[in-house]
Amino acid sequence: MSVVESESSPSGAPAPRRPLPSGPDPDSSKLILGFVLGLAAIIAIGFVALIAVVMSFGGGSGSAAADETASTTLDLSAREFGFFGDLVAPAGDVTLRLTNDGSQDHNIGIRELGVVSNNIGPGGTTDLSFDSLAPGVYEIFCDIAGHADSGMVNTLTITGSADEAAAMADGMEGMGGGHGEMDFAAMDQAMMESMLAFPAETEGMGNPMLEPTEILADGTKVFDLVAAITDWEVEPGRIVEAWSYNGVVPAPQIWVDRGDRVQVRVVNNLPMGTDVHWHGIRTPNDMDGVAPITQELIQPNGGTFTYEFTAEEDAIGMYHAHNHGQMQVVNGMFGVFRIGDNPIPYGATVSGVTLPTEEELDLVLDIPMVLNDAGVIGLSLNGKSFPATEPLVVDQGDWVSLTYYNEGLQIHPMHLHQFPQLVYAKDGVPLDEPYWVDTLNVAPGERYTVLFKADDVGTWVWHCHILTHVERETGMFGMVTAIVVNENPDYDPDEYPVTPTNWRKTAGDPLDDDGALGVAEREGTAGEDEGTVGEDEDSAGEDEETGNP
Ligand SMILES: [Cu+2]
Repeated sequence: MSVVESESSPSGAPAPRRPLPSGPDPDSSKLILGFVLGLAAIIAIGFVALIAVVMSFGGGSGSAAADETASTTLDLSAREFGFFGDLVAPAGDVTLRLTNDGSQDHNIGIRELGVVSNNIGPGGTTDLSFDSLAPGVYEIFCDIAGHADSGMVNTLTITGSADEAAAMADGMEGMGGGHGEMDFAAMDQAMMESMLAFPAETEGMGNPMLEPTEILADGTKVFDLVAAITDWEVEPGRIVEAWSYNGVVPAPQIWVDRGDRVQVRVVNNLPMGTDVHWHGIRTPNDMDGVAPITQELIQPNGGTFTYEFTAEEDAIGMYHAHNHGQMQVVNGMFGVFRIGDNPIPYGATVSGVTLPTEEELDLVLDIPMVLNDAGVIGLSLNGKSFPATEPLVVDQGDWVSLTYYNEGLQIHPMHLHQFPQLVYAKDGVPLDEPYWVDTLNVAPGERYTVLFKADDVGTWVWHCHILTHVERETGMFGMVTAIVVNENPDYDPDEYPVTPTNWRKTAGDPLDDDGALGVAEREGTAGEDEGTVGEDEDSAGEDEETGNP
């Protein structure tokens, strides 16, 4: 077996299968602006109606005095990931009435005032009221980790008076007109443009391989990690203050051999204490990285700590902060830690597919896909949000092993188009019964290792299947990438075809010589009784599979 110990991405310049724009398209910003203005016009019309209601019913005194304190309730809807509804009100008492039309908990707050409502579940409603809200522009947001970064921010405008608000609404109305259908067209165009922007260049790449700084006389491999707040470009132009190790997100990968003595020297340049937990790695208790139980916090602004342990067992693990992990981890302090080799089930037959032997299987890539969904990084693959995610570029027929690492706060069903993924290790533990999937749920803290063969040429999308983790009104974003399979003149389609036997077929039944499904043969087998099936079997392996319903 040969393994390329890759960086996060297999190659430099990807070779997309379709024309891509060479740079940012100035029209896309106009388009989005137009879309936003269109939306604003809709909101404004709604607001005019609201004002009319307030004036006809709300003004019980019948007075039209402009300086009378207005009282306005704005109906807002929250869903993944955005706020929608009325966002203009006159100065005075304002209530934000939030309905959760999404599938997760949300809340609403005003950033400038430091006030946040309680969390409400799907279908719930909450009021957040303000007395005498002064004129100005405020930012509303959901303060559940990751939600604002995923798009749950908007602008609340408080005007000087009801008249001014009405005038503003009038002005906005003047800009609108016939926008209803255009919004859908604009949304389509925004989606197309967002997708064609892939793959986009950004500064920095996560998961670089970390080489030992030094190797001591006794063979101990010494690694250095510096924790600090550093700029990180998550998607083009969106630069966040990441909490990072060595300035990259995900942190550098550490790969050692079984039996290696390992030292990791940590310098903490963060403004708060930290510690490093070796997730899925067997260590002595005092190296587990959980302050104050197994060590003291590594003090901020220059504190240091050296972790030292022997890499006793093969592992597909991670390392991450433990102190305030809900903030430090999701803001970027996570990385891959590997010990030993992949437990690939060479030669095994799984659902009708027999894998090559170790001598035959040439693994061209063994790479991580680190999932995150919160903090300043937000919904991302390997520290980047689409279109800045890195495509995986391979040749037709290449075998790839990939491990999903979930360092976020939510579950993510990861779906690879076209190529069945053989799940062969869970949390680094080899599975006695590997299985094929096209979508694999990965919960926080979990690692799943899959093997697949890229045997069809083209650009194939690869994404989380919680659709709000990948698409929003302005287009595609977040947890999406693609595999680009280039033509390979040496490709032999008959060598190890990967087509897991569907449960509807008789298990183990191969394709006909001409590639057509052997329908008649299967029906015949299925129609006969058990005794006959037994006669057909010529191997113990097939017997077992036939035994399964
Ligand atoms: Cu997801």
